[in-house]
Amino acid sequence: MSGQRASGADGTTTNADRRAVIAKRVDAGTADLTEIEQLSSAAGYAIVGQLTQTRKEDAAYLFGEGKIDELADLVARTDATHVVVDNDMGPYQTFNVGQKLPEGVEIVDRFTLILEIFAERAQTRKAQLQVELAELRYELPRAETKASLAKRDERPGFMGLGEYDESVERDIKRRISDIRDELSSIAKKERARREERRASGFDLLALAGYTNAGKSTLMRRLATELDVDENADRHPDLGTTAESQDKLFTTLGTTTRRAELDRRDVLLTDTVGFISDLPHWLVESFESTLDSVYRADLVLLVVDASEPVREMREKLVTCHDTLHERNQAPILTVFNKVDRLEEGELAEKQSALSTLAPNPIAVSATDGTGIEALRERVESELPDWERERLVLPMTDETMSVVSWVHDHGYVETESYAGDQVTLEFEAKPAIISRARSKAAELAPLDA
Ligand SMILES: Nc1nc2c(ncn2[C@@H]2O[C@H](COP(=O)(O)OP(=O)(O)OP(=O)(O)O)[C@@H](O)[C@H]2O)c(=O)[nH]1
Ligand SMILES: [Mg+2]
Repeated sequence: MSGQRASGADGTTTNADRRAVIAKRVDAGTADLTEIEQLSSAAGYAIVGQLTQTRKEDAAYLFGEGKIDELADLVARTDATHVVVDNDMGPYQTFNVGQKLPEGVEIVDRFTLILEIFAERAQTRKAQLQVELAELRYELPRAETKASLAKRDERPGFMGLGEYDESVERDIKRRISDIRDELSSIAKKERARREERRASGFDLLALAGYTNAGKSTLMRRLATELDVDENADRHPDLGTTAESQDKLFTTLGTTTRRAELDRRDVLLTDTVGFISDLPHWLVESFESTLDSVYRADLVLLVVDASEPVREMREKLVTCHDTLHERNQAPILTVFNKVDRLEEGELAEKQSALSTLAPNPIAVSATDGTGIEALRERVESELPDWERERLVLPMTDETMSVVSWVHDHGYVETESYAGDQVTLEFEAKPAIISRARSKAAELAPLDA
């Protein structure tokens, strides 16, 4: 099932033959097609037509039935192969609208589109499992609908399909439970690795934010080394020479790199962006990826500050909603892309958004503005370290303890007097207790 819908994956679909009409219904106001167009292009569709309607939801067709006739006309005129609907469409509505469209035209909703993008970009086992899980969870209620539609359908060709679909349903459920098991064992390993990293003195910092906010660009700006995970997802967008793309969902899995701050050693993790109107099951399917955010010591919530306040607000709300459930880390809001702002615009936006984004830090990931200030803010926002003073006897092992303390904490003074070394340093409490026991194990040379 995984990859079935991926564009080009099986060689049968290419950009040229994925021609989409975009449709959207809103209860009130005017439908905004910007994001669904971006998603469609990211998924490899050529957009050949648009249709919007302001009207309350129709139970059978989502849009008014007359509008669906108009849609069918438009599809025929533009020779479209797909209809992309930016609404949550129930299985019955999809079925009904499908009956009205020219033969062979597929209906793609917002979630399917996002899943197509993910399926195409998933490169690791984990990402592929997550995509497959999301696809199956999407499929399940639809298989149930098909089963019941088939049962009540009188046409001879459909006879027996009900039974078939019930077995499809069972298979889906079994596969979902297998994937869950495998993902939870991956999550367990990742949790252990995070704890190891903490134990060796790293603070874990995560980038979060709406898709296209500039997280990966900021990652490249802050990171000092290549990936720390040998088995990390391959991310073309994170290569040191790679360009970020002005495209939704460039990043899918997670990548972790080291970032050098003044005092602290930090591991910075970049991950998938958030987007509005995702059903909870889709977010849940990516749980173990989002864990790198939820379990960080500090989350940098990146916001594209070049957008109008209304959009910034909506996207901030989406981010906070996504984080709200399980995030345990403190959040520092980063207003990115300030190079695009006019004089005075930043201050206006900050005050307009002060409730959602208190005391944000302003940066430009592309030209480097504010990056030093960001590093300082990160250090001050990270959980406090404790101070310690250790007097070490001079032995064969002493210098290795001294360098261990340098590696795991911040050494303020290191002084040598007689056959003793005195270290004054700051570190996490767990590091301090390990340093103490290492010091206790040092036997003086003349003992
Ligand atoms: N002008 C300007 N553009 C930026 C800045 N930071 C990022 N961009 C652009 O914004 C676009 C998205 O950047 P990414 O770093 O890929 O964004 P992301 O948040 O990682 O996006 P996803 O991985 O798709 O969720 C790219 O075209 C970047 O070049 C900035 O500070 N200023
Ligand atoms: Mg990215």
